[in-house]
Amino acid sequence: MSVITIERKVLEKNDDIARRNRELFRDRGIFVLNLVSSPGAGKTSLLERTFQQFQSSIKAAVIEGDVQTDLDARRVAEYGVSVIQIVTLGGCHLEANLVQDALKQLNLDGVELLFIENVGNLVCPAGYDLGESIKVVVLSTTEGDDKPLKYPAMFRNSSVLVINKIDLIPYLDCDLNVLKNNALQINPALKVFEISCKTGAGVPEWCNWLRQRGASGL
Ligand SMILES: Nc1nc2c(ncn2[C@@H]2O[C@H](COP(=O)(O)OP(=O)(O)OP(=O)(O)O)[C@@H](O)[C@H]2O)c(=O)[nH]1
Ligand SMILES: [Mg+2]
Repeated sequence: MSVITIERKVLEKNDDIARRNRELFRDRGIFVLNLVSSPGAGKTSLLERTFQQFQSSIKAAVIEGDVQTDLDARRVAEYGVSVIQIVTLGGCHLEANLVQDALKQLNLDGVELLFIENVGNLVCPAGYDLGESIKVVVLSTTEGDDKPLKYPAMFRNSSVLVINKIDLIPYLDCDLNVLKNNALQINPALKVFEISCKTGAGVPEWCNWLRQRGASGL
């Protein structure tokens, strides 16, 4: 009983800070994407491809979340974007207060898009609002077409599904139509992109959509 009460209080505190983060983003007109996925689905690769395509034509910043290391922050810093790394030291998801602290160290002047790369985990990040505009769930074809049914909260709480590693489909038993149908069964409103960060397929469509969202700030 007391465990449930403590958990509720933790979530209430998180939601309160997330609300303040969201107000800050809204006041500054920044569109914020919380990238969530299993470990290795391709979140950082997607950021790399996105910044390659933008070629500094849109001002972006990144908050990286990892259990250990600043490897991902180093990867995206290569593209000249402002980036800050949060190391959770074992924590399996980002929380709103960690993002709030990171924001104090990030120069947001002129930033149109802020990407928050969450810790690789298809369960825990679904329950923690960070104040983002939307969650983007990245699912790689190597994970199998049944994952939306097995991890529904992540797909229910996301607005966009990026199916990554489509270049590997010929070598896998993953059926793209089954995957999409499973995801849309959980959340019919999902916007779906089919991408290969290896070949670059689907990246222009994703970036065009991002440009429009970044410009509108919504
Ligand atoms: N074949 C193929 N490999 C990919 C693709 N996208 C990413 N990879 C590879 O998948 C591995 C993991 O990619 P990352 O971008 O590090 O994945 P991540 O989701 O950021 O991983 P974590 O931050 O550790 O959760 C790397 O070896 C990438 O080169 C793709 O579209 N096709
Ligand atoms: Mg990564």
